[in-house]
Amino acid sequence: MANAIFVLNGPNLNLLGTREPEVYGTETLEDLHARCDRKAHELGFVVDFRQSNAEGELVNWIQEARTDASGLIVNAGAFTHTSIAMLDALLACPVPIVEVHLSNIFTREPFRHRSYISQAAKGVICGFGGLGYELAIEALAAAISRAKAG
Ligand code: CA2
Repeated sequence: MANAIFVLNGPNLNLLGTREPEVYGTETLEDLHARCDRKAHELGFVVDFRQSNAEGELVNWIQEARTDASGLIVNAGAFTHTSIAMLDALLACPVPIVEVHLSNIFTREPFRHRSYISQAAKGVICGFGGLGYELAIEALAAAISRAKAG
Protein backbone atom coordinates (compact mmCIF):
# COMPACT_ATOMS: atom_id res chain seq x y z
CA MET A 1 0.00 0.00 0.00
CA ALA A 2 1.32 3.46 -0.87
CA ASN A 3 2.51 5.38 2.19
CA ALA A 4 2.37 2.33 4.45
CA ILE A 5 5.19 1.80 6.89
CA PHE A 6 5.42 -1.70 8.31
CA VAL A 7 6.65 -1.85 11.93
CA LEU A 8 7.61 -5.43 12.76
CA ASN A 9 8.39 -6.54 16.31
CA GLY A 10 9.99 -9.83 17.23
CA PRO A 11 9.89 -12.30 20.11
CA ASN A 12 8.85 -11.33 23.62
CA LEU A 13 8.18 -7.71 22.75
CA ASN A 14 4.52 -8.45 23.56
CA LEU A 15 5.72 -8.56 27.20
CA LEU A 16 6.90 -4.94 27.25
CA GLY A 17 5.79 -3.03 30.31
CA THR A 18 5.51 -6.16 32.46
CA ARG A 19 9.20 -6.77 33.41
CA GLU A 20 12.68 -5.24 33.23
CA PRO A 21 11.55 -1.57 33.16
CA GLU A 22 15.16 -0.54 33.87
CA VAL A 23 16.16 -2.03 30.49
CA TYR A 24 13.07 -1.61 28.31
CA GLY A 25 11.13 1.21 30.01
CA THR A 26 7.54 1.13 31.20
CA GLU A 27 5.70 1.52 27.90
CA THR A 28 3.69 -1.39 26.57
CA LEU A 29 3.72 -2.54 22.95
CA GLU A 30 0.33 -0.86 22.54
CA ASP A 31 1.89 2.42 23.75
CA LEU A 32 4.58 2.06 21.08
CA HIS A 33 1.89 1.35 18.50
CA ALA A 34 0.08 4.57 19.49
CA ARG A 35 3.35 6.57 19.26
CA CYS A 36 3.97 5.18 15.76
CA ASP A 37 0.40 5.90 14.59
CA ARG A 38 0.67 9.50 15.81
CA LYS A 39 4.07 10.21 14.23
CA ALA A 40 3.19 8.51 10.94
CA HIS A 41 -0.08 10.44 10.70
CA GLU A 42 1.81 13.75 11.22
CA LEU A 43 4.06 12.86 8.29
CA GLY A 44 1.32 11.57 5.96
CA PHE A 45 1.95 7.84 6.41
CA VAL A 46 -0.02 4.95 7.84
CA VAL A 47 1.54 2.32 10.06
CA ASP A 48 0.97 -1.42 9.93
CA PHE A 49 2.22 -2.47 13.37
CA ARG A 50 2.74 -6.18 14.12
CA GLN A 51 4.44 -8.50 16.62
CA SER A 52 5.28 -12.18 16.41
CA ASN A 53 7.24 -14.69 18.44
CA ALA A 54 7.73 -16.85 15.32
CA GLU A 55 10.69 -16.34 12.99
CA GLY A 56 8.83 -17.71 9.95
CA GLU A 57 5.95 -15.32 10.44
CA LEU A 58 8.35 -12.37 10.61
CA VAL A 59 10.02 -13.59 7.38
CA ASN A 60 6.59 -13.80 5.69
CA TRP A 61 5.76 -10.25 6.80
CA ILE A 62 9.10 -8.93 5.47
CA GLN A 63 8.25 -10.58 2.13
CA GLU A 64 4.82 -8.91 2.22
CA ALA A 65 6.55 -5.54 2.72
CA ARG A 66 8.27 -5.97 -0.69
CA THR A 67 4.96 -5.11 -2.39
CA ASP A 68 2.78 -3.58 0.32
CA ALA A 69 5.03 -1.12 2.16
CA SER A 70 7.00 1.97 1.28
CA GLY A 71 9.28 1.56 4.29
CA LEU A 72 10.04 -0.96 7.02
CA ILE A 73 10.99 -0.67 10.69
CA VAL A 74 12.16 -3.82 12.40
CA ASN A 75 12.89 -4.61 16.02
CA ALA A 76 13.74 -8.27 15.61
CA GLY A 77 14.20 -8.85 19.36
CA ALA A 78 16.58 -11.71 20.04
CA PHE A 79 16.37 -12.84 16.38
CA THR A 80 18.56 -9.78 15.72
CA HIS A 81 21.49 -11.80 17.03
CA THR A 82 20.72 -15.12 15.33
CA SER A 83 18.55 -14.91 12.22
CA ILE A 84 20.12 -15.35 8.81
CA ALA A 85 16.58 -16.07 7.53
CA MET A 86 15.46 -12.58 8.51
CA LEU A 87 18.63 -11.08 7.03
CA ASP A 88 18.01 -12.84 3.70
CA ALA A 89 14.37 -11.66 3.63
CA LEU A 90 15.44 -8.08 4.45
CA LEU A 91 18.12 -8.13 1.75
CA ALA A 92 15.40 -9.11 -0.75
CA CYS A 93 13.19 -6.21 0.34
CA PRO A 94 13.67 -3.13 -1.87
CA VAL A 95 12.14 -0.55 0.50
CA PRO A 96 14.23 1.46 3.00
CA ILE A 97 14.69 -0.37 6.31
CA VAL A 98 15.48 0.99 9.78
CA GLU A 99 16.54 -1.38 12.56
CA VAL A 100 15.37 -0.27 16.02
CA HIS A 101 16.16 -1.43 19.54
CA LEU A 102 14.72 -0.02 22.72
CA SER A 103 17.89 -0.69 24.68
CA ASN A 104 21.46 0.16 23.75
CA ILE A 105 22.56 -3.30 22.64
CA PHE A 106 26.24 -2.22 22.72
CA THR A 107 26.27 -1.56 26.48
CA ARG A 108 24.77 -4.98 27.23
CA GLU A 109 26.04 -8.57 27.07
CA PRO A 110 28.60 -9.25 24.29
CA PHE A 111 26.19 -11.60 22.44
CA ARG A 112 23.88 -8.61 21.86
CA HIS A 113 26.62 -6.52 20.21
CA ARG A 114 26.32 -8.50 16.98
CA SER A 115 23.32 -7.88 14.71
CA TYR A 116 22.83 -10.17 11.72
CA ILE A 117 20.28 -7.82 10.20
CA SER A 118 22.05 -4.42 10.29
CA GLN A 119 23.65 -5.24 6.95
CA ALA A 120 20.25 -4.85 5.28
CA ALA A 121 19.29 -1.64 7.09
CA LYS A 122 19.70 1.93 5.95
CA GLY A 123 20.35 2.80 9.60
CA VAL A 124 20.12 1.56 13.16
CA ILE A 125 18.62 3.37 16.17
CA CYS A 126 19.13 1.95 19.63
CA GLY A 127 19.02 3.06 23.25
CA PHE A 128 16.23 5.66 23.07
CA GLY A 129 13.31 3.49 24.14
CA GLY A 130 10.01 4.18 22.39
CA LEU A 131 11.32 7.45 20.98
CA GLY A 132 13.51 5.34 18.69
CA TYR A 133 10.41 4.16 16.80
CA GLU A 134 9.36 7.76 16.17
CA LEU A 135 12.88 8.70 15.04
CA ALA A 136 12.83 5.72 12.67
CA ILE A 137 9.54 6.91 11.12
CA GLU A 138 11.06 10.38 10.60
CA ALA A 139 14.15 8.87 9.00
CA LEU A 140 12.06 6.67 6.70
CA ALA A 141 9.76 9.54 5.70
CA ALA A 142 12.84 11.58 4.71
CA ALA A 143 14.36 8.66 2.78
CA ILE A 144 11.09 7.94 0.96
CA SER A 145 10.58 11.57 -0.09
CA ARG A 146 14.23 11.81 -1.23
CA ALA A 147 13.73 8.70 -3.36
CA LYS A 148 10.49 10.10 -4.84
CA ALA A 149 12.26 13.38 -5.71
CA GLY A 150 14.72 11.25 -7.66
O1 CA2 B 1 16.41 -3.53 22.98
C1 CA2 B 1 15.66 -4.14 22.19
O2 CA2 B 1 14.71 -3.59 21.62
C2 CA2 B 1 15.89 -5.63 21.93
O3 CA2 B 1 15.61 -5.89 20.55
C3 CA2 B 1 14.91 -6.36 22.83
C4 CA2 B 1 15.06 -7.88 22.81
C5 CA2 B 1 16.52 -8.28 23.04
O4 CA2 B 1 16.66 -9.69 22.87
C6 CA2 B 1 17.47 -7.57 22.08
O5 CA2 B 1 18.79 -7.94 22.40
C7 CA2 B 1 17.32 -6.07 22.21
C8 CA2 B 1 14.22 -8.53 23.91
C9 CA2 B 1 12.79 -8.15 23.95
C10 CA2 B 1 12.15 -8.76 25.17
O6 CA2 B 1 11.46 -7.76 25.86
C11 CA2 B 1 10.93 -8.04 27.08
C12 CA2 B 1 10.32 -6.99 27.72
C13 CA2 B 1 9.77 -7.18 28.95
C14 CA2 B 1 9.79 -8.43 29.54
C15 CA2 B 1 10.40 -9.47 28.90
C16 CA2 B 1 10.97 -9.28 27.66
